Amino acid sequence: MQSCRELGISTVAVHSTADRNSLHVRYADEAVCIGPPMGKDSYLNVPRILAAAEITNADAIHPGYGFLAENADFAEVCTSSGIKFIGPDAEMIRKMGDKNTARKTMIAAGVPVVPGSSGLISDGNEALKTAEKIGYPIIIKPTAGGGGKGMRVVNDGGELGKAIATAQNEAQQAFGNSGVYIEKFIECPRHVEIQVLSDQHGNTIHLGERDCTIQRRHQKLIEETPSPAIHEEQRRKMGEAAVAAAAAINYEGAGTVEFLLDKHGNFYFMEMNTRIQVEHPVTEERYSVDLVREQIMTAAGESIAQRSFSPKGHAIECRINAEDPEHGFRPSPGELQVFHTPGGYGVRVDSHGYASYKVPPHYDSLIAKLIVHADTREEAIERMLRALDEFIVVGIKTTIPFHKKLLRTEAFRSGKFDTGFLDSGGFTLS
Ligand code: MV4
Repeated sequence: MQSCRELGISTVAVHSTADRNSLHVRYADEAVCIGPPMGKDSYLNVPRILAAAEITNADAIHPGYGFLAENADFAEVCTSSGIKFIGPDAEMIRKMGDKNTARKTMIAAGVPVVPGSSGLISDGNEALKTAEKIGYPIIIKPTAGGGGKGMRVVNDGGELGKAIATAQNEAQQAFGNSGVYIEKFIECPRHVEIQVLSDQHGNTIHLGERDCTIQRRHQKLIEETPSPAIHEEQRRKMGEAAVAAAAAINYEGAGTVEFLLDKHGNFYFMEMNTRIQVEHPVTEERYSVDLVREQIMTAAGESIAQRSFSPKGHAIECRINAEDPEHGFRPSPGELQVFHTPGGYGVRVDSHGYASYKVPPHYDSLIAKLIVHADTREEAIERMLRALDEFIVVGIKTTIPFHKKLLRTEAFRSGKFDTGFLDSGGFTLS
């Protein structure tokens, strides 16, 4: 809504009955209610969304970062209805949505992948041979999964056959697709991803990395750029690999190529996200670019051939969730009786909330993104601590106190941590 307003493009918000008072609705020129709170009745209901687009004469749909943002069928229906889906076309989404296909595509493009099976597992003996060759532990991943859903680690051959059968059954239940493949299990990795941007004319650039290693149960909590764990040479190689990945599928728009970084500094392709991501603001701050504006401009056919972006300083994002970190991060919906957001130099808050807004219980618990930008990582951490102190939320529990404590730990300050930091139980609020 904000990017469109600056571009002189009028906007229509679609919303469920639960989101009538959300800021995205207030920032839009028009709003259409598309149904009751449950996703299947509103935000996942393709006919209702297309009807809203048709009655308001919309030229394009921006899919955001949840719900249908990576749904190839939705992108296809938009296109066949004469509405531009702001993002890559259905074929690219499908290619990257099937993780085994994505892996094969990356191998063909010369992008490093984790050693593993050459395709889906069809036979137990062949799987045993693959596992012996790459060495235990291995990880079984569902091809239709992503974001960690349905993965299993196997430590020796004795468990393998049973683990594959279980994984296949679970994958069938969860995704309607029983396909699984095997990779070597990388221990204590970091999650480092590269932002890419492609236009419709074959140009692809990258906008550096984001380190998203601070996660809890596959939910990112803090993201930063640059990564404290890579040096210039790795950064250059990872950037080149990400550009090769996007170019290989003739990508369009903003995308993210996720890598696992191992203890030795080797990196491997994990997944490609064919949408704008929650954590995109850290890249925006470091590269002085509005990525949503770039999505809209590239969707409209603009070239990026003459564009250049240069990084400056360090940016960090803390996700402020309506959750109680003292009780297992359980959801904490309700009224934001006080909602005082921080400001001042180098501080940004992206939120759909405001004082008196009621956080509905039906959706993701993210209520605000707090982003800081500074010259160095140390200054960015101090600025974030200052901003977290200014942030006052009364009425619900949030992750603010958790962030305050986490940012003061030696592990975070030194930059020496891996994806197990929060889940290993060594760090808690209480
Ligand atoms: C892995 C892995 C170790 N080895 N693959 C989790 C999310 C999904 N994108 C892939 N994930 C992982 N894949 C191999 N071969 C460890 C993880 C993983 C992880 C990755 C990134 C950030 C946090 C994580 C937490 C647990 C496991």
